[in-house]
Amino acid sequence: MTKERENHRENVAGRANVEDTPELLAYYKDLEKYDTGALWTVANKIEPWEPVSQSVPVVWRYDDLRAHVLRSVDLVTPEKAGRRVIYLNNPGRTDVSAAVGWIYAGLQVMNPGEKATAHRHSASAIRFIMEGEGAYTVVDGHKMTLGRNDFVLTPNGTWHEHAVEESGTPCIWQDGLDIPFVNAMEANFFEVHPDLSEPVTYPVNDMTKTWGNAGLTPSGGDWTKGYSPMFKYEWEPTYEALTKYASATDGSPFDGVLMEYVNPTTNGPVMQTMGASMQMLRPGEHTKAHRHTGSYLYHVAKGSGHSVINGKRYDWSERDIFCVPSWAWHEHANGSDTEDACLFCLNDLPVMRAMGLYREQAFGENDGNQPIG
Ligand code: GTQ
Repeated sequence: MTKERENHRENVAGRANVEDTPELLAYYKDLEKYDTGALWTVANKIEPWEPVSQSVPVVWRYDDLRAHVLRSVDLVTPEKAGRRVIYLNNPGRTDVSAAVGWIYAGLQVMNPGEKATAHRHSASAIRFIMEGEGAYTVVDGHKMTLGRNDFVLTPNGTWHEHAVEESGTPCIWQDGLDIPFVNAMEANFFEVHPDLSEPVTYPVNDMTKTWGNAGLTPSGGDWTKGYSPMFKYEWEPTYEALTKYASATDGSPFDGVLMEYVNPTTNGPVMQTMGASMQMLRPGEHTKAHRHTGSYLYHVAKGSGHSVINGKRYDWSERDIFCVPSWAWHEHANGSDTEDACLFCLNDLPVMRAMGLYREQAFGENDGNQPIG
């Protein structure tokens, strides 16, 4: 929007447009004494015309980060660190540790035989495996073994313990949590397990075996919690589903072939505060631009390409992580004409939708693609 039009909008009756006078400045000082303020001094800031994200687009490149993540193994133990994690810090955010919006993310590394102390908290988490063999998470007594591009849920209030089998290899995974959101709501509790470790009380992978069968639900299966009973979502069936769906659809002009991970008992999001999806960009595919409310953290599960976010090009390749802040224009392009590319996305859409805050807009100019500035 031009400056002129913006000024005009600010001058429309109903938007604050009061000039400071000595009397007003004195008045504001008096109000401060009583822990109050005049709304018209802040109204245009606290009520923007449209969402203004503090987060900026960032690509965290695995090639740059991997060696630094591994360095932490020699520097701290998981017991001392609690969790040995290098977190992703959006440079636009100075108030909280967030990767984008109200989503926290980090890269956690663990050697064979290591364990992180079992704990639980009000924040919900997902753990997306990037490399290594033998990683597992115990969620409320359910042990879930984890391979590359699998992810596990540790929902709000569940005990969880992360570890790598003695027989495994060093593992690195991406943690994604709603910590900034839960803290903003001032509702976060944290507890260490009384035994520091958590017993496995069910058959290994039972929750995925029970609840993760497409089109089939367990007889007498009874689940009323607010999160998915399918604690682990595996890469192979996900990729197979995308491949099948790709053969039966034109896909979305904005997202290519996108499938959302769901809670099989509701068809809703996997957890109440965070959702996840996997999208396939077919060979040569370049989507149209759109924007929507919500914060999006992408993880390149397969392939390479680039995204244009608010008019700037960001290249990515396998295992890179990048973010699209709320209301930012974005489009994605697969860099290969022969291979598909797959993007995992962690987002706060369940919150946006539940609160009635979700909004979406297509880029209306230039045939639907952003000019690159
Ligand atoms: O494993 O629950 O990266 O509580 C940050 C905070 C992971 C976890 C993180 C956490 C966890």
